[in-house]
Amino acid sequence: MIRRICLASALVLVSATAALAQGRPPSADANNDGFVTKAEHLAASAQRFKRMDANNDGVIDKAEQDRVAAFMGGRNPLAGVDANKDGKVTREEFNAAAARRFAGADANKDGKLDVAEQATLRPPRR
Ligand SMILES: [Ca+2]
Ligand SMILES: [Ca+2]
Ligand SMILES: [Ca+2]
Repeated sequence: MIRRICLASALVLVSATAALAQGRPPSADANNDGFVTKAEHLAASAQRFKRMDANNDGVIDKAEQDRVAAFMGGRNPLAGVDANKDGKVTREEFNAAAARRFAGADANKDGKLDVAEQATLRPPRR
């Protein structure tokens, strides 16, 4: 039992360290007013796309997705973004997914995300 608890806290430590090593993603709240507007959200998503598109051809291909997945600990966060399932994530698909995520997170539909709504944007942890 004690062993199990130790293992659990070790795991927490490892994932905390991994998060630190990756560097916290810069907040999408560009003007620091505590709210993320749709424009801010899409701008931040565009930045993310740029970082993932290593060869800058406007498409996140399989190799680039594998890199992202390795970075994320084996989980490909783009699997659901590839709308037509051709193995490549285009800018359009990425933006559409970002817009969907924004709409899904904006619980009170005021067109901006407060802190609580921003928290729901983060991918679910397993
Ligand atoms: Ca803002
Ligand atoms: Ca690419
Ligand atoms: Ca809102």
